[in-house]
Amino acid sequence: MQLSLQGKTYVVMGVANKRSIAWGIARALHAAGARLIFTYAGERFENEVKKLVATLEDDRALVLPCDVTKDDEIEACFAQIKEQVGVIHGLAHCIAFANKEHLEGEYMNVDREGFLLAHNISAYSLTAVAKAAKELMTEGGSIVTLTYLGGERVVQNYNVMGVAKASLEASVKYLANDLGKYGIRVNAISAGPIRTLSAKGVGDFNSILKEIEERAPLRRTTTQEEVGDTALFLFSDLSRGVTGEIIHVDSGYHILA
Ligand code: NDP
Ligand code: KAL
Repeated sequence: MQLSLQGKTYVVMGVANKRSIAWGIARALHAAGARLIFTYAGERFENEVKKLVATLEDDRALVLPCDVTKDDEIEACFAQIKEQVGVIHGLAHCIAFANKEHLEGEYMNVDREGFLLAHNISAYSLTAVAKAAKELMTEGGSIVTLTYLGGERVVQNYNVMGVAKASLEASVKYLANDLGKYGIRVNAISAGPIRTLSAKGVGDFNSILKEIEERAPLRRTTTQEEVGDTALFLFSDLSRGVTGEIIHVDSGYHILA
């Protein structure tokens, strides 16, 4: 059965290029007939995002700037969305950032500024955009964010991002409790490693992927499509009883000792 999200509108934050997990989610939503609004952080990827969105051939799609470190940009972005579409039914938060020098060696080497930057962009931003999105989710809604196993366990090199993901996962639960009374659900997908721009140049990604292929119960690495389809489930009514949940889409790797 193909899920239909015909007549529904979703905000997708965090497409940088065609490898982005956000783009996998967008494709799944688009295939289900949803209307999409894309947000990007800097001018750096504006053209890339616009080029990709054009390939959807959907003239209802919108592309708006939204650097999540700036309250005025978040406010302006959701004001634009309100003006142009009114009601939204969901939001995909696919955003994370930490300084490269804090993603290697010992976690302890992080400084105050780097710690706060990673938490600001990768964790607080979910709460900031959830607050703005709530105002437009007048028919109820579903918010989905992305996390990684390194938020639950120590994974080499993930360091300050792991601490930020722990905060993000706790935010999912507190937000789910706050927003449940408005019919808004909040969940996270804990994805297995996928080669994206963020993953580029950090750690020894090839050996991480090889370990998944050799040891994960499903003996294969996670794809954007698998994450996209689980997001589709979380955005649809099929998951109407699910909130405050962290769903692992990682070939089962997280169950291993
Ligand atoms: P991408 O590099 O494709 O996406 C990261 C996105 O974060 C970019 O689109 C970037 O926007 C955005 N971003 C960074 N800073 C800001 C900001 N200040 N305001 C708004 N957006 C910002 O990588 P992924 O698709 O891999 O990452 C998406 C999410 O998935 C992240 O939360 C990541 O932690 C998570 N994840 C990734 C895994 C993987 O293996 N790839 C595994 C598990 C979780 P811009 O390019 O415009 O700066
Ligand atoms: C253990 C893993 C290996 C990699 C270690 C750390 C990965 C952290 C993810 C974090 C989002 C990466 C960055 O912030 C990179 C940033 O410093 C430099 N890159 C950029 O600025 C690019 C151009 C932009 C688009 O990136 C961002 N983020 O804006 C973790 C692996 C196995 C799984 C991953 C990659 C998890 C994850 O959270 O992404």
